[in-house]
Amino acid sequence: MTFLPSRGLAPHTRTLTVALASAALATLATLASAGLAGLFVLRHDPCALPPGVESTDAVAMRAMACEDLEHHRISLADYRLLIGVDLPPAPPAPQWASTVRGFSSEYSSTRWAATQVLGAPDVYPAAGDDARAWASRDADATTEFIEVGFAQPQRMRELRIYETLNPGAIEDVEVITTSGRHLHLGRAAAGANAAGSAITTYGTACTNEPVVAARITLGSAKVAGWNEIDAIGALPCR
Ligand SMILES: [Ca+2]
Repeated sequence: MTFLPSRGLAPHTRTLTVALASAALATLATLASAGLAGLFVLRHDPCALPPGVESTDAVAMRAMACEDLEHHRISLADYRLLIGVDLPPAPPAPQWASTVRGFSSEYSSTRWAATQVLGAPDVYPAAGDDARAWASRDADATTEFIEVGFAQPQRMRELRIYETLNPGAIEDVEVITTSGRHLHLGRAAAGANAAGSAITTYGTACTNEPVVAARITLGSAKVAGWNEIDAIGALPCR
């Protein structure tokens, strides 16, 4: 037997060793990755019940939402909203009318004046004959109108009219855009409260241009008595 001086591993052996080492490292990396991924899934499993949840309704709701999420029927953001992890974004606040551009009549220049429609509601949600709302000079003239301006013209999707005495006489609502176009808005909803005042909304889609003003026409004779308006708000597009 002849002993050869050690010169290290033969080239093919070195190649094999390097390959094995690489494979081992890759396996370790895979395991580590799987482990971390497993931990990630455990910690962020969207279907996991939070500690302390006992309500069967909440569990059922969560299970349904989870199934929808897994089948890509809803987004993760929707899922988080459904299970109450996130709160829905706050709706934009209305921009209240800030100037009076014109009116048919007013009960007086101070009490029930046209300027009483400006700013946020200060009669609503109450109802009644209140000098802090606009009232026309006569209770039941054929037609009355008020036109108000908005200090910061924005594209808007809804006009909210706060009627605080004898609601229901509004005949026409139009908004005026920065280019001078007049857009007639359809009535979207009317929500009277127990006190008898109402928020009536007009418009359902965003206007193409910013809105500078709104004009409301009342068929005053349609609803007996003074038809008082407390406030007018424009809801900006999101
Ligand atoms: Ca009337």
